[in-house]
Amino acid sequence: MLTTELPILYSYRRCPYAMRARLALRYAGVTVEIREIQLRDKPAALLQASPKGTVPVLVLANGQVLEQSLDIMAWALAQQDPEGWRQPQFETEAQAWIARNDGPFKQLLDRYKYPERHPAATQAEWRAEAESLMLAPMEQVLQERPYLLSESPSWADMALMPFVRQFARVDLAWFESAPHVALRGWLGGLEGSDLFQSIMDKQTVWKPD
Ligand SMILES: N[C@@H](CCC(=O)N[C@@H](CS)C(=O)NCC(=O)O)C(=O)O
Repeated sequence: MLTTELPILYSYRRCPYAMRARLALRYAGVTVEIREIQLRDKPAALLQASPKGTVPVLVLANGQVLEQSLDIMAWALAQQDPEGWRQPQFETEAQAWIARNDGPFKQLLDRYKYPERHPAATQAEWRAEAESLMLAPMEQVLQERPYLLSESPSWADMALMPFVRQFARVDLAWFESAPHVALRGWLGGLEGSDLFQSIMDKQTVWKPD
Protein backbone atom coordinates (compact mmCIF):
# COMPACT_ATOMS: atom_id res chain seq x y z
CA MET A 1 0.00 0.00 0.00
CA LEU A 2 1.19 3.47 -0.79
CA THR A 3 1.43 5.55 2.36
CA THR A 4 1.98 9.24 2.51
CA GLU A 5 3.85 11.16 5.14
CA LEU A 6 2.46 14.48 3.98
CA PRO A 7 0.02 16.32 6.19
CA ILE A 8 -3.49 16.16 4.74
CA LEU A 9 -5.51 19.33 4.30
CA TYR A 10 -9.24 18.93 3.85
CA SER A 11 -10.18 22.02 1.97
CA TYR A 12 -12.85 23.71 -0.07
CA ARG A 13 -11.45 25.98 -2.72
CA ARG A 14 -13.89 28.87 -2.28
CA CYS A 15 -14.04 28.80 1.53
CA PRO A 16 -12.34 31.88 3.00
CA TYR A 17 -11.22 29.96 6.08
CA ALA A 18 -9.63 27.32 3.88
CA MET A 19 -8.00 30.05 1.76
CA ARG A 20 -6.24 31.58 4.76
CA ALA A 21 -4.99 28.13 5.81
CA ARG A 22 -3.70 27.41 2.29
CA LEU A 23 -2.02 30.82 2.15
CA ALA A 24 -0.10 30.21 5.36
CA LEU A 25 0.86 26.66 4.47
CA ARG A 26 2.10 27.64 1.04
CA TYR A 27 4.00 30.66 2.37
CA ALA A 28 5.65 28.52 5.03
CA GLY A 29 6.73 26.06 2.36
CA VAL A 30 4.79 23.21 3.93
CA THR A 31 3.73 20.69 1.32
CA VAL A 32 0.39 19.13 2.02
CA GLU A 33 -1.92 16.75 0.27
CA ILE A 34 -4.98 18.83 -0.50
CA ARG A 35 -8.23 16.93 -0.39
CA GLU A 36 -10.85 19.10 -2.00
CA ILE A 37 -14.26 18.33 -0.56
CA GLN A 38 -17.84 19.23 -1.31
CA LEU A 39 -19.66 20.77 1.63
CA ARG A 40 -22.87 18.92 0.75
CA ASP A 41 -21.12 15.56 0.56
CA LYS A 42 -18.35 15.44 3.13
CA PRO A 43 -16.10 12.43 3.00
CA ALA A 44 -16.20 9.99 5.93
CA ALA A 45 -12.44 10.42 6.43
CA LEU A 46 -12.93 14.13 7.14
CA LEU A 47 -15.75 13.50 9.61
CA GLN A 48 -13.71 10.79 11.30
CA ALA A 49 -10.77 13.17 11.76
CA SER A 50 -12.99 16.09 12.75
CA PRO A 51 -16.65 15.31 13.51
CA LYS A 52 -17.68 18.98 13.52
CA GLY A 53 -17.47 18.84 9.74
CA THR A 54 -16.03 22.22 8.80
CA VAL A 55 -13.05 22.91 6.59
CA PRO A 56 -10.17 23.51 6.71
CA VAL A 57 -8.87 20.56 8.71
CA LEU A 58 -5.22 19.61 8.79
CA VAL A 59 -4.22 16.09 9.76
CA LEU A 60 -0.53 15.89 10.58
CA ALA A 61 1.63 12.87 9.90
CA ASN A 62 1.69 12.10 13.65
CA GLY A 63 -2.11 11.98 13.68
CA GLN A 64 -2.61 15.37 15.35
CA VAL A 65 -5.68 17.15 13.98
CA LEU A 66 -5.94 20.93 13.61
CA GLU A 67 -9.52 21.88 12.95
CA GLN A 68 -9.53 25.66 13.10
CA SER A 69 -8.16 27.80 10.29
CA LEU A 70 -6.27 30.03 12.74
CA ASP A 71 -4.64 27.02 14.38
CA ILE A 72 -3.52 25.83 10.97
CA MET A 73 -2.08 29.27 10.18
CA ALA A 74 -0.29 29.40 13.51
CA TRP A 75 1.09 25.90 13.05
CA ALA A 76 2.35 26.72 9.54
CA LEU A 77 4.04 29.92 10.71
CA ALA A 78 5.66 28.07 13.59
CA GLN A 79 7.28 25.76 10.99
CA GLN A 80 8.63 28.66 8.99
CA ASP A 81 7.92 32.36 8.76
CA PRO A 82 10.39 33.65 6.16
CA GLU A 83 9.03 37.19 5.84
CA GLY A 84 7.88 37.76 9.40
CA TRP A 85 4.11 37.46 9.06
CA ARG A 86 3.82 36.93 12.77
CA GLN A 87 5.81 39.24 15.00
CA PRO A 88 5.31 39.48 18.76
CA GLN A 89 5.10 43.27 18.83
CA PHE A 90 2.07 43.20 16.51
CA GLU A 91 0.33 40.20 18.02
CA THR A 92 -2.30 42.06 20.06
CA GLU A 93 -3.29 44.16 17.09
CA ALA A 94 -3.34 41.13 14.81
CA GLN A 95 -5.63 39.28 17.20
CA ALA A 96 -7.96 42.28 17.42
CA TRP A 97 -8.38 42.47 13.63
CA ILE A 98 -8.91 38.75 13.36
CA ALA A 99 -11.47 38.71 16.17
CA ARG A 100 -13.41 41.54 14.55
CA ASN A 101 -13.29 39.74 11.23
CA ASP A 102 -14.27 36.29 12.43
CA GLY A 103 -16.97 37.62 14.74
CA PRO A 104 -19.06 40.63 13.75
CA PHE A 105 -17.72 41.16 10.23
CA LYS A 106 -18.33 37.58 9.16
CA GLN A 107 -21.85 37.87 10.51
CA LEU A 108 -22.51 41.06 8.54
CA LEU A 109 -20.92 39.56 5.46
CA ASP A 110 -23.39 36.67 5.57
CA ARG A 111 -26.27 39.11 6.03
CA TYR A 112 -25.10 41.27 3.16
CA LYS A 113 -24.62 38.22 0.96
CA TYR A 114 -27.94 36.60 1.80
CA PRO A 115 -30.24 39.51 2.73
CA GLU A 116 -33.35 37.39 1.99
CA ARG A 117 -32.42 35.22 4.99
CA HIS A 118 -32.01 38.28 7.20
CA PRO A 119 -35.04 40.50 6.66
CA ALA A 120 -34.45 42.60 9.79
CA ALA A 121 -32.59 45.09 7.58
CA THR A 122 -32.03 45.74 3.88
CA GLN A 123 -28.95 44.66 2.01
CA ALA A 124 -27.76 48.27 1.84
CA GLU A 125 -28.19 48.60 5.59
CA TRP A 126 -26.16 45.44 6.29
CA ARG A 127 -23.49 46.77 3.98
CA ALA A 128 -23.42 50.14 5.71
CA GLU A 129 -22.99 48.40 9.06
CA ALA A 130 -20.13 46.36 7.70
CA GLU A 131 -18.55 49.48 6.29
CA SER A 132 -18.48 51.25 9.61
CA LEU A 133 -17.39 48.16 11.50
CA MET A 134 -14.64 47.01 9.18
CA LEU A 135 -14.13 48.65 5.81
CA ALA A 136 -13.78 52.21 7.09
CA PRO A 137 -11.34 51.33 9.92
CA MET A 138 -9.30 49.26 7.49
CA GLU A 139 -9.31 52.11 4.99
CA GLN A 140 -8.08 54.51 7.65
CA VAL A 141 -5.13 52.30 8.57
CA LEU A 142 -4.29 51.45 4.96
CA GLN A 143 -4.07 55.09 4.04
CA GLU A 144 -1.17 55.28 6.49
CA ARG A 145 0.66 52.11 5.53
CA PRO A 146 0.42 49.39 2.89
CA TYR A 147 -0.62 46.58 5.26
CA LEU A 148 -2.73 46.36 8.38
CA LEU A 149 0.06 46.19 10.92
CA SER A 150 3.17 47.56 9.24
CA GLU A 151 5.01 48.09 5.98
CA SER A 152 4.97 44.38 5.25
CA PRO A 153 2.26 41.72 5.14
CA SER A 154 1.24 39.92 8.31
CA TRP A 155 -0.94 37.00 9.14
CA ALA A 156 -3.73 39.46 9.96
CA ASP A 157 -3.72 40.66 6.33
CA MET A 158 -3.82 37.07 5.14
CA ALA A 159 -6.50 36.02 7.60
CA LEU A 160 -8.80 38.90 6.61
CA MET A 161 -8.16 39.14 2.91
CA PRO A 162 -10.36 36.20 1.79
CA PHE A 163 -13.31 37.66 3.69
CA VAL A 164 -12.88 41.18 2.34
CA ARG A 165 -12.58 39.62 -1.11
CA GLN A 166 -15.86 37.81 -0.61
CA PHE A 167 -17.45 41.01 0.61
CA ALA A 168 -16.20 42.91 -2.45
CA ARG A 169 -17.60 40.26 -4.76
CA VAL A 170 -21.16 40.51 -3.49
CA ASP A 171 -21.46 43.70 -5.54
CA LEU A 172 -18.23 44.40 -7.32
CA ALA A 173 -19.54 47.52 -9.06
CA TRP A 174 -20.39 49.01 -5.67
CA PHE A 175 -17.02 48.05 -4.18
CA GLU A 176 -15.15 49.53 -7.09
CA SER A 177 -16.84 52.87 -6.76
CA ALA A 178 -16.94 53.00 -2.95
CA PRO A 179 -14.70 55.51 -1.19
CA HIS A 180 -12.32 52.83 0.11
CA VAL A 181 -9.44 53.45 -2.24
CA ALA A 182 -6.60 52.18 -0.07
CA LEU A 183 -8.57 49.08 0.86
CA ARG A 184 -9.17 48.40 -2.81
CA GLY A 185 -5.45 48.71 -3.48
CA TRP A 186 -4.64 46.39 -0.58
CA LEU A 187 -7.12 43.77 -1.77
CA GLY A 188 -6.02 44.05 -5.39
CA GLY A 189 -2.38 43.63 -4.45
CA LEU A 190 -2.97 40.58 -2.32
CA GLU A 191 -5.40 39.03 -4.78
CA GLY A 192 -3.00 39.54 -7.67
CA SER A 193 -0.04 38.10 -5.79
CA ASP A 194 1.60 34.89 -6.97
CA LEU A 195 0.95 33.44 -3.53
CA PHE A 196 -2.80 33.98 -3.72
CA GLN A 197 -2.99 32.81 -7.32
CA SER A 198 -1.09 29.66 -6.38
CA ILE A 199 -3.62 28.64 -3.73
CA MET A 200 -6.60 29.15 -6.02
CA ASP A 201 -5.78 26.46 -8.56
CA LYS A 202 -8.83 24.50 -9.62
CA GLN A 203 -9.07 21.24 -7.73
CA THR A 204 -10.87 18.05 -8.51
CA VAL A 205 -12.96 16.65 -5.70
CA TRP A 206 -11.06 14.08 -3.64
CA LYS A 207 -12.31 10.50 -3.73
CA PRO A 208 -11.00 7.88 -1.31
CA ASP A 209 -9.22 4.95 -2.98
N1 LIG B 1 -14.06 28.37 12.74
C1 LIG B 1 -13.83 27.57 11.56
C2 LIG B 1 -14.87 27.90 10.53
C3 LIG B 1 -14.72 27.09 9.24
C4 LIG B 1 -16.00 27.10 8.42
O1 LIG B 1 -17.07 27.55 8.87
N2 LIG B 1 -15.93 26.60 7.18
C5 LIG B 1 -17.12 26.45 6.38
C6 LIG B 1 -16.87 26.61 4.91
S1 LIG B 1 -16.34 28.23 4.47
C7 LIG B 1 -17.65 25.04 6.57
O2 LIG B 1 -16.90 24.09 6.50
N3 LIG B 1 -18.96 24.91 6.81
C8 LIG B 1 -19.56 23.64 6.99
C9 LIG B 1 -20.73 23.41 6.10
O3 LIG B 1 -21.09 24.31 5.33
O4 LIG B 1 -21.28 22.31 6.13
C10 LIG B 1 -12.40 27.81 11.07
O5 LIG B 1 -11.87 28.90 11.34
O6 LIG B 1 -11.79 26.90 10.47
